[in-house]
Amino acid sequence: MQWILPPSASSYAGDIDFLYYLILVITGVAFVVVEVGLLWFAIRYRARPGRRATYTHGNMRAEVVWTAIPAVTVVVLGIMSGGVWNNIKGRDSVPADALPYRVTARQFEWHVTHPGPDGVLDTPDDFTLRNQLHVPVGRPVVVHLGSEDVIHSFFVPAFRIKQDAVPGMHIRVWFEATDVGAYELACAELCGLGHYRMGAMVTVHETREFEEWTVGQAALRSDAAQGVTP
Ligand SMILES: [Cu+2]
Repeated sequence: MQWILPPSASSYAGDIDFLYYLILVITGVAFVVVEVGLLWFAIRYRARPGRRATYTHGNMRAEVVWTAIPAVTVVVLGIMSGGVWNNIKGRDSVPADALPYRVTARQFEWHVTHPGPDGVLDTPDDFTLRNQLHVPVGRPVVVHLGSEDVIHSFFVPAFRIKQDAVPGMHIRVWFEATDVGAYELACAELCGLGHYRMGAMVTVHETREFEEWTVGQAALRSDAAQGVTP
């Protein structure tokens, strides 16, 4: 249903979307039932000349039913959401083989340190790009998220991931892209006057293409560092 949600392109996007539509349908049905009931009662029992009001102390059975059904529904939804949440944001949810990145937010841009050809952060082949995150398809990625100034929020709608970047905190956020393409990375926390332009691009590459791109970028940067002009 593209007209409600953006295209989905991560391994857990389907779980999020399923919950979203499930809750949408349940609350949609409840909305219709309640509103139709409201209208029906308002019309059926409207004031009419000569008809006396009747007094009631309620109906125990009806009250138990309309309390129990929502309570059970909410608990079931809570348990289902808990499982998905745990998989995405749980303490030990980051896959062990995830490719590491460091993303530092600041007013008003994203600094993205890529691990370079060796796939390890904090080694000489790392390189940092502004407002660009390049990842391989079909491989888990972990972003070490931080902020230099105020609270920002790392939001990639197509991956169904949103995580605050908080100054002084090191937060890990992971995803696995399932489709090659270019996706929006936005800041989802009002972080100042330039908040609106804190947009970046996530590029998901085919594995081979990603490796070639990474080697090329790393070489470009080490040449630049040594003063060699290509
Ligand atoms: Cu921001």
